[in-house]
Amino acid sequence: VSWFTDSMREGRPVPVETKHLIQPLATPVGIDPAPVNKVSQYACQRRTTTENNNRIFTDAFEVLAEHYEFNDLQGRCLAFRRAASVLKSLPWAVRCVEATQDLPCLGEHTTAIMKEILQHGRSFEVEKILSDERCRTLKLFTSVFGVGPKTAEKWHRRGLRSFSDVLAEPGIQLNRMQQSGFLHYGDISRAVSRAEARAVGNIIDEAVHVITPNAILALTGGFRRGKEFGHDVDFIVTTAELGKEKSLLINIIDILKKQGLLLFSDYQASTFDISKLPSHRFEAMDHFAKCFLILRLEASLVEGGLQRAEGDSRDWRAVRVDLVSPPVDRYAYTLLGWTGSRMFERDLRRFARMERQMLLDNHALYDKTKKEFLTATTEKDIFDHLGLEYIEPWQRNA
Ligand code: DCT
Ligand code: MG
Repeated sequence: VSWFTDSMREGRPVPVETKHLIQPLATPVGIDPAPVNKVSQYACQRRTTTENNNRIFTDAFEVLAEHYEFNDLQGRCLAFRRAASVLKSLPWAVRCVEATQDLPCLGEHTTAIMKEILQHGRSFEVEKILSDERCRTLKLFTSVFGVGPKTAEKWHRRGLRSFSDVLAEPGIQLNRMQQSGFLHYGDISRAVSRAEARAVGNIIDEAVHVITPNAILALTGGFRRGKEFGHDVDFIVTTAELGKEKSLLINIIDILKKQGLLLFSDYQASTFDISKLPSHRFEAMDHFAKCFLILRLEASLVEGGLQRAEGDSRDWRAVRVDLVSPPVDRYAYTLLGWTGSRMFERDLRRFARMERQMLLDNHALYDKTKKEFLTATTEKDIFDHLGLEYIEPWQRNA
């Protein structure tokens, strides 16, 4: 089907020569590095493929970022996520901290961690966090679909340390999402493969085309960025005819239910109101209709078979699927927003605000100087409005 072949084309491995437009500084001794090659502090001005040459550092930074997030230290958390994002964009592996001195977003703390890793092959600070009982428990609890940091913290404070503790605690009322999260934990905590994502896409594609011949379906999220595995599969569904998208998700859910494929569904109706734009809330979820699903995926539909746990002989698995349904005139903004990565999105918005006096979100782009909304039918239009070089989806893995 066309929607996936398009995404596949975008997501295919990139020829080596175009993969990293920001080249390492091959500087002859005694000559200052050319400023044109300077790595930008904004992720939306860097090209970041799925090939990460600095995983030993970025994995460590992610542990620290999560630790600070659990402890409500958002500034420190962001500092480590920014540092990781810069290292991910490098087409070379860091072999000494001196090589990073011209890079943005690396501070004293991040450099100290890198030094530790370069010297000892590991970071003691990171290991301490990994063995920290509270951190481990919060990570375990938040790995359940429907359990956020606040709930995890609450359960930890009650003295609960394991899933069996939670499930045996009479005072705890799990909501519907959490119940499904526990029920399908084994499946949905296991990565979704590209072949499984494609099979899910075929199911959704069939359902939307039963509803309308004018349907538009696009793969977004990590798979559009060329990732081989994801925690879920994300799609945009809408119709070419403005307004017709209103009942689309409800109808899709209905079809999936009749097919016996729906294991869980949480539908959120649209609260989108164009007259209330621009929204100034940073990182706020968008207002379009969306649904968070768990689908039953049959092995026979997946090329090469399912991702299965050892000893699992079932011929199906559960997969997390997110659908968002914007009006078609908001399509480009939604596609850009839902393609991610989170750091890429965060910096697009920051760049718009700080460098262009514009407000960007998943709904629109507003020029504060001209006091007007800028229209876009493609992602390229939005990059053009922002005066940014176009970054392909597979280069947005910041
Ligand atoms: N997104 C966002 N803000 C949010 C949630 C999501 O901007 N609060 C965007 C960024 C990525 C996209 O939506 C899909 O979200 P995820 O599925 O969580 O991310 P992903 O990149 O697809 O990662 P994964 O491969 O693990 O699914
Ligand atoms: Mg995803």
